[in-house]
Amino acid sequence: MDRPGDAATAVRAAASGTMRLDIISIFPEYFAPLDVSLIGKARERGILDVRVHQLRDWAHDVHKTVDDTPYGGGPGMVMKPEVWGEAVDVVAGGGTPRMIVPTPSGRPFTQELAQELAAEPWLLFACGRYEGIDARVMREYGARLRVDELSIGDYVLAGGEVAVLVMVEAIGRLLPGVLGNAVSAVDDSFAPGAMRNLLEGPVYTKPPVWRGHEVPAVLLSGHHGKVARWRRDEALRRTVANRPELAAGLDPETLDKRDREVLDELAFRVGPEDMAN
Ligand code: 6GU
Repeated sequence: MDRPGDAATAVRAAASGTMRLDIISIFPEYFAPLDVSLIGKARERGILDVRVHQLRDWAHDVHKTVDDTPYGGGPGMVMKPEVWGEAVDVVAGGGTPRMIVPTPSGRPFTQELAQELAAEPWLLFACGRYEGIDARVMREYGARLRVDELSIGDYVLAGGEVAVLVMVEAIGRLLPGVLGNAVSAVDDSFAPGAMRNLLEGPVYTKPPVWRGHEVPAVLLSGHHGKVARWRRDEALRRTVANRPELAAGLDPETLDKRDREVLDELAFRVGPEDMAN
């Protein structure tokens, strides 16, 4: 297997447009998982060029200080702008990466945004810890780069590192040549298209009976039409059960007669803000 620095890898990178990912963090060790599995393979193949940087390399005092107390008071610490400024200046160089700042105060990171970011040649992730990064850093780079503050969900993590792992995996698996099966990403629950707003239903493999639990007979029937219909029924049921707000957003135009029967059986009405759901 080629190594990321090999000439063959560099040639392929130039031809196919490798995505460069820079990550700045005070905990570079958090990113060890990027060496393995899907993303590790993508790096070996030259599809992804990941570079992790230690923020403290740009702190100049003897203690390598990266944070200070917040103006206006309050709990916790705020990351200092000078350290971040030097770090981003060096890592971005004269270039124009799209800068992503993970924060629970950001706009939601969605599958749609993952697809948009998968089309970028260069992403720079700036991981905050403590109460966050001095807001002037985002102002400064917002004037020269595209800067997005993004949240991965409505809960609070101790820092942006795990959120960046989530985003890199969601983006990386969309890059051409990363997934073994070319159709895998197409029928994702949140991918645009016919299955939009529908969660995927349950899946089964051999044996046909396990601890007395049988695989649904329709899946063993070999009847592709019936299998597809059953899968859609299950997708509708699971979406109503687990994500009623997604189910409510289904476009009535995309529902056939059988879809409406399934939803009627669940006494579920499609459409905006029906409090009966
Ligand atoms: Cl992006 N960062 C942190 N620290 N917490 C989060 C988050 C990000 N998204 C949800 N919670």
